[in-house]
Amino acid sequence: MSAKPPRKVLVTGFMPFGGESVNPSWEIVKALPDVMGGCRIEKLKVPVEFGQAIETVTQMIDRVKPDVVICFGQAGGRSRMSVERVAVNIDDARMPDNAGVMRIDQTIAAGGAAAYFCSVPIKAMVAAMAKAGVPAEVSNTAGTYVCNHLIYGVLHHIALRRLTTRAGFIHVPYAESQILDKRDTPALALSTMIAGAKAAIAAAIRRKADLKLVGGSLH
Ligand code: PCA
Repeated sequence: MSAKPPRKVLVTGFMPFGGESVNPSWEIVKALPDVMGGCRIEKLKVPVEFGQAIETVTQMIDRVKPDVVICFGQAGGRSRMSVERVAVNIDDARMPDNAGVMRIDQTIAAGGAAAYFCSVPIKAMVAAMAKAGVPAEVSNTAGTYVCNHLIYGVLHHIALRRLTTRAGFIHVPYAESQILDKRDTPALALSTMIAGAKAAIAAAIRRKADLKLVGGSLH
């Protein structure tokens, strides 16, 4: 009897943007092991560009056929690793992307669903990070810039092609090296965020169904 091929997880991080010289999301992804829980970890660096971001990741999904996709992005100003619940069908940028493109109130996919829920166990991922000693939370908005754009595009691709791939998104705070010139701005050590990412990915690999845990927000 031949052994089942190892499952594959695609993990992505973004290039720097907004005047930063690093993007902690890619620094985290780069530092992950190549095998976790018997799964092969495929890593991909994604441009901070509308359109191109989705193209880059969906092409890789079609090539690698991962069981799970976890995208990471920087959310400067947040204090915790935030596991996103939902992606909405709108681009509404506050600044141009890295190609100089500015989008205001544009739908991502004409005729696409207004929103998609992420299909990874978000509460279990938050709980796994907390257990590893990493500050984490559920987030109910991934914003309306390139990160929301990417996870919407990935979930839309999966829905259109009826893939069994499960996908999620984790926003991360600034790394400590990024706040040396910013006062009163939260940050986490890169090593802490790498530990959090490992715990969250392991939880996403381990379980399909989510845990029923408190984790909502009042506003
Ligand atoms: N964060 C941005 C885009 C790239 C990134 O790392 C965002 O939250 O949309």
